[in-house]
Amino acid sequence: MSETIFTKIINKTIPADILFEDDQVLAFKDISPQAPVHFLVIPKKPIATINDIQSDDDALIGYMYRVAANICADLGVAQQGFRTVMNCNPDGGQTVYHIHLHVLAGKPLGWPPY
Ligand code: IU
Repeated sequence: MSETIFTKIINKTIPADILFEDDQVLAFKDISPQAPVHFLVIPKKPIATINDIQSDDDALIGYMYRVAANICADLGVAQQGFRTVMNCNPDGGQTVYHIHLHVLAGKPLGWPPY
């Protein structure tokens, strides 16, 4: 898989507003927020799309959601609520081909999202 801008963020060759990091994941504020709270949780392992997730990634994907919830709790938005979105390929609105969980919160979010 070719390197994306998220690899550069992981490697700290370009800056990001980091909320959480460990050996498996990185969470940072979205550069173009679509809600008062909008951050991304990405695996450090480069996986291009949801279609590329393998069975040995299952725990990692679950962990991304737990990190998202923990950050929402830290930010004080977990109880009021939040939305997670992972876009896939062009019709799904994916623009960066390194999977990322969008986490949006801080206002009532509309549904459906189109
Ligand atoms: P998408 O689901 O692939 O469309 O989401 C990509 C997101 O990555 C989008 O919300 C961008 O604003 C965000 N982003 C970023 O936070 N920092 C960057 O340097 C770049 C994109 I490029």
